[in-house]
Amino acid sequence: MKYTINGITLELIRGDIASQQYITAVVNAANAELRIGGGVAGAIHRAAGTGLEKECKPLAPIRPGEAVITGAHNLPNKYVIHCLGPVYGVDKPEDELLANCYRNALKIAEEQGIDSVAFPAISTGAFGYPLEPAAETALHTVVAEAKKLKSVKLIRFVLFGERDLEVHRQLLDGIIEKMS
Ligand code: AR6
Repeated sequence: MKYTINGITLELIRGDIASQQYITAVVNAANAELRIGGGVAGAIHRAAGTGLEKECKPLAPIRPGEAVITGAHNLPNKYVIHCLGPVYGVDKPEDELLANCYRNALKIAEEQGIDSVAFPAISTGAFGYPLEPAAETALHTVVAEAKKLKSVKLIRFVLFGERDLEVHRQLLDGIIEKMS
């Protein structure tokens, strides 16, 4: 599914964040230590190889809402932007911290002159953020930021399951309808 907002293409697809061809930067749903973990972090680190963890080490720890950038090593991308999402019910206010992840990732992408960024649904796995409110925060934040972007021209959400994709699609349809 493709949408255009102020000249920025917003895509929703179902897939694996660790196999996104022709995307300059992929976002990692990281842990504070920027180490290999489960879910997205596991997939990204396994595909990138051990060089990624080595590059990450001096950048850790990061706090909820923060983002840092590294090379992508053996991934088919140029960069990985590592975001630490909030643990639902623990890191508060969780919606603000989650929005900061998306804002800070896009800020770094702009600073680096990156043209395309792929996001997973940060915090909605091991960190327990319910899918709908997380998707609402993620999509509202990205749509608001899209108005300010100069370098980033493509933002892709890579959703793991069919339901994740469907929830994002319905919410984004609603947001776009309200804008027009
Ligand atoms: N590609 C795209 N999405 C994925 C993939 C993948 N390969 N694998 C899982 N998802 P999570 P979090 C979905 O747990 O909640 C790690 O262990 C998944 O279904 O990766 O931010 C880290 O080390 C879910 O919807 O990230 C941290 O400790 C979403 O991606 C912690 O988990 C995020 O799930 C971070 O937890």
